[in-house]
Amino acid sequence: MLGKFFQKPDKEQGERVPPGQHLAKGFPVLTYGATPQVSIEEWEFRVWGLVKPAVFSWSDFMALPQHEFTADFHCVTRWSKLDVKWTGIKVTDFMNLLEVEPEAVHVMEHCYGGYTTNIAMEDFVREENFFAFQLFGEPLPAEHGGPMRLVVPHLYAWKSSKWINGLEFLNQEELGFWERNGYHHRGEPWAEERYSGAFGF
Ligand SMILES: Nc1nc2c(c(=O)[nH]1)N[C@H]1C(S)=C(S)[C@@H](COP(=O)(O)O)O[C@H]1N2
Ligand SMILES: [Mo]
Repeated sequence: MLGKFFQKPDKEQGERVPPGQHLAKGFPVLTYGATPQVSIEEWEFRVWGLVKPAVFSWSDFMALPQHEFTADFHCVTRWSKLDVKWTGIKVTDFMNLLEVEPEAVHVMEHCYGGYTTNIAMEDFVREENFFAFQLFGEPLPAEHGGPMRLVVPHLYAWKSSKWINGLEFLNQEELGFWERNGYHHRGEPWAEERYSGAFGF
């Protein structure tokens, strides 16, 4: 399936492309449903469940340390993009603001527009995960999740919620939108954890 939409990786890049994936040209947009339009003035981020409930504004996020990140991006529909450059805030820095209860072992990501995806706490609190508000030095475009999205580089990109606006802390796994519709619960690209198997994939 090489050609118009895919390019062949060189040798060094090839070792960074997980099995069954091709390099995309450009940066495709993959959204289920409409693109929410949210201004930074109205933007709000909530935490609830097994955590002291709190609401954060855009300026609360901007007060946290900002970093540049370079990360590879793998969509389960078989395209990957290497070396995406983002600016953002580490999940671990944000988590330091929260009082999470020790029983919280799982997290539901919530978004403007209603998308959800679930992630185990240990996958969520990794040092390399971040909330992104710039892409290649420009404000994150709405179609790529602006004003703010999550990026979880070590899992398929459906775990990287666009327009993220909340975290629900859980004492057991619950399933998000794609996971309820047959996607794998964890989604690790190097193990090709694409689908849960229950739907004959
Ligand atoms: N809120 C929301 N987040 C989302 C999605 C979505 O439909 N809604 N799609 C996911 C999927 S399947 C992928 S591959 C990536 C795509 O990100 P991109 O459109 O910036 O390439 O976003 C993920 N995050
Ligand atoms: Mo995807």
